[in-house]
Amino acid sequence: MATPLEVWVEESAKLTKPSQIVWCDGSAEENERLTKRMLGDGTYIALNQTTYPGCYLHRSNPNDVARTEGLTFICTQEKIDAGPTNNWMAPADAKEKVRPLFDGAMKGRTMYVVPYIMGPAASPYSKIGVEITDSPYVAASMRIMSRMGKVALDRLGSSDDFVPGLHSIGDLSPDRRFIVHFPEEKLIWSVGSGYGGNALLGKKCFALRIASWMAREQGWMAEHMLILGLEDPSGKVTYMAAAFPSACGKTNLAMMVSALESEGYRVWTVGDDIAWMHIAPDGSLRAVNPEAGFFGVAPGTNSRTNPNVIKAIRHDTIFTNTAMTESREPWWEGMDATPPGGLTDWKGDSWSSGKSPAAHPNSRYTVPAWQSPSISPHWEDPEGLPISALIFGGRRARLAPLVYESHHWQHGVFVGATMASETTAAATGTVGVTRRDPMAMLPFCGYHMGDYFRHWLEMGSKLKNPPKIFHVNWFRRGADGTFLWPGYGENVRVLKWMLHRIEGRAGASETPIGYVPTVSSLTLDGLSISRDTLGELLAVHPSDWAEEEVAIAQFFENFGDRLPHAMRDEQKALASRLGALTSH
Ligand code: OXD
Ligand code: MN
Repeated sequence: MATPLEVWVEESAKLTKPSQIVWCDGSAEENERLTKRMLGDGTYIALNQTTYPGCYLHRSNPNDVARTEGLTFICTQEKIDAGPTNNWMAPADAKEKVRPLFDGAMKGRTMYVVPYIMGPAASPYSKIGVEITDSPYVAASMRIMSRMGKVALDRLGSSDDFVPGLHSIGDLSPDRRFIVHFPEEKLIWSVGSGYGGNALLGKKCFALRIASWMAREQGWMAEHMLILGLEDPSGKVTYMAAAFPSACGKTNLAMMVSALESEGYRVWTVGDDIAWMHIAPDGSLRAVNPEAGFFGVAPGTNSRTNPNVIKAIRHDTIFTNTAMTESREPWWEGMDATPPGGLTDWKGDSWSSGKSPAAHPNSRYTVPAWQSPSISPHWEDPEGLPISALIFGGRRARLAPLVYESHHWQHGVFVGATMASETTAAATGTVGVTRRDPMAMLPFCGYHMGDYFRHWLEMGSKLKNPPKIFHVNWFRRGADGTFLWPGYGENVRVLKWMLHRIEGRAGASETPIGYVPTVSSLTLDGLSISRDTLGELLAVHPSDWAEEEVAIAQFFENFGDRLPHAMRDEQKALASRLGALTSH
């Protein structure tokens, strides 16, 4: 008898009519076949195989370079369940609209059946997905980003416990592009895009949108968070998970080379984008990274901002929409101070300075996680790693201090729910506009965000020792517009303060928004930063926060009666703490 997977593959083939079907096993031989084929048809451009062995450049269609939130839908029976922050279509309408786009979409193409595991192969917290795609680039990328092939099929057996995702690049026309999710039946359809976030269905579509729905049903959390371990001089490692909106430096923070290494503080990478977190039998919060690779933003990456990834991407890496040097090495803005001569831009044209950027601002590298020198020896521990701190952050030029600690879990949930950041290039849209992005999940939560805040509150009440919740802002600017904090490897100083707060050893001043470090509680040795600058970095201006509180109150209106009372309580408590200050 046919297995549920075989039945679905056959149905999908009937609809999309490929000329052949290939079941991916994830082997090196298969990857070689895919590579050869892509080199043959121009999907891949060979990079310098002496200096970048196993590395290839892929140039996408210029109209297909980022996630397209406007074309991304959550399709629940009831509109209210998708909430005010998601685009919604009724499931039947979505299918009627999108099915014709799949009809015959794979004619003359190969259909790849890509079975994959999200999470360590042996973890009880891992889940299986199967992506059907007509893109060999997607199949090769999924081999890096997940545990792909035989390992997943072996784990699945004849079970129906997998998340199916049907993907076709279609004709790449934005008019016929849809990324639709059916959380109630745990199904994903994506057509018309080959871009990572739209097309590698294990990542945002499954591991965040569908998984967030599953997590609420099953009592766990699927979050847009990096996971890192901070090792102290005694060798003890404390794990933290952090949520920042897209392109705020999650990968750089997760892979940081610590500026306090000589003091014995070092950072280990567990994941750079997504955390699945469960309550363990002992009441602790345990996180696994569902992914197996990094799909990172290339521009701005160099040996100062992220030396570990610079080492990692020297072999077996796929580059997408970067520029290429004369000697066929990948290049992007921010790699060197001055661009080398003879560059080819991301579209394949010869480049000269003064033109638009040589690499697309959202150009990417796709690299196996284990290739990073910073990868934690425990990154695939099946039981996950115990999380002691959750960190929220965003780009706020003025408002938020370098770091503050929330009063307690409920206040921390409020801090996460009201996070905001200036927009960047990872999502299409205007760059530089402030948008509120609760827990960095705005584009990724598969259900009503009011219910999502409630789920966070409930998780906190079930945890024995809930992690402390912090907020950071690496991006505060002075009056002259320059950044006040050096960032990158120096951010370890802030992590060290958090660790000492967790251990009850660091000082803090109480402010209306939470606990802010005292100047003496931060390790600043070896850093040239003036007292004044530090004062500006840590300042909490009640009048600015009073404006923020009004904006928060307005933002909360969006969630109607699904907003938990606790969130309004926290907003009012903030208002009264600010009022107590300003009225005296
Ligand atoms: C990403 C994103 O690519 O958040 O990780 O957009
Ligand atoms: Mn992300």
